[in-house]
Amino acid sequence: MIIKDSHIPIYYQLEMEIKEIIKELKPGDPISSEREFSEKYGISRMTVRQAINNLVAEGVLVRQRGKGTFVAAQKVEQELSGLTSFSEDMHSRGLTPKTKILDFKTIPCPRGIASKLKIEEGDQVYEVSRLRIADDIPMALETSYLPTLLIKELQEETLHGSIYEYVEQTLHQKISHATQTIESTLSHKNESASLGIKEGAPVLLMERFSYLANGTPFEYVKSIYRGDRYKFIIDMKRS
Ligand code: 16G
Repeated sequence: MIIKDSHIPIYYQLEMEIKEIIKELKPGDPISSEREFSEKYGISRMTVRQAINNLVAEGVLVRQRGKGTFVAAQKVEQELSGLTSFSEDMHSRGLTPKTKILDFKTIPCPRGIASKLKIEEGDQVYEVSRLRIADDIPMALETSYLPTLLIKELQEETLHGSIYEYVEQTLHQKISHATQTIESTLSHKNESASLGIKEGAPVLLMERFSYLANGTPFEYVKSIYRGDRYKFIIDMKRS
C-alpha cells in the first residue's frame, strides 16, 4: 500500500512494496512493468522508475535491455565476526563451492607483503590467483600469498578445494585469527571479465592477513567480491 500524504517519499514506499512482492517470486522472474506499477498505485512513471533504479543499484533487481526487469539472485549474507573460509561459507549456505585456478606460481615476496608476513623481502611465496564460484556463479577473485616454508608443498589439486582445510587437516596447524579491511571500489576490465560483471561495476575489495595460533602470519589475500552478490553482517555490542 502506498500512502500519498506520508512524509516517507513515494518512491521509497514503492521500493518497500516491491521488496515485499518479490519475496513471493524466484530469481529471474519478471516484475511488473513501469506502466503497470504506475496504474496499480496511481503514481507517476517517473516515481516508479526512480524506485526501480534504486533497487537495480541495490542489486535487488536486474534490468535486461529490451526484455524488462527481473528479480536478482539473492545476495550471500556473510557474518564478519567469525574467521571462515570461502569453502565453509558456501557449504554453510547449501551452495556448492568451485574454484578456477587462474595462476599459480612461486615468486620472491614483494616488500610490502613480506614485512606483514614477517618474512624477508625476496623469500619465496606462493602466489595463487583463484576465481571462487558458488553454484556455478562467479563470486570472488582472490590472490593469495603464502610463504612456501610455512605452507609446504602446496599443490594445484589442493587449490581447487580449501586452503584452510589444507593448513588445518594436512599441515596440522591451527588457524586462529585475521585482520581484514573492506573497501568499496569499481571493477577493472580483467576482473569484470572473470566475474561476469560489467566493467566498472561496484565490488568490495578485501585484504586479509591471517595468523596461526602461534602468532605466525601465514597468508595475505586480496579479494574482489561482487557487490551485487554479497552483503556483510556485523553484530555490534555497545560497551
Ligand atoms: C575467504 C577469505 C580468504 C581466504 C579464503 C580461504 C574473505 C574476504 N577472504 O575467501 O582470505 O584465503 O576464504 O578459502 O573472506 P578456502 O579455504 O576455501 O581456500
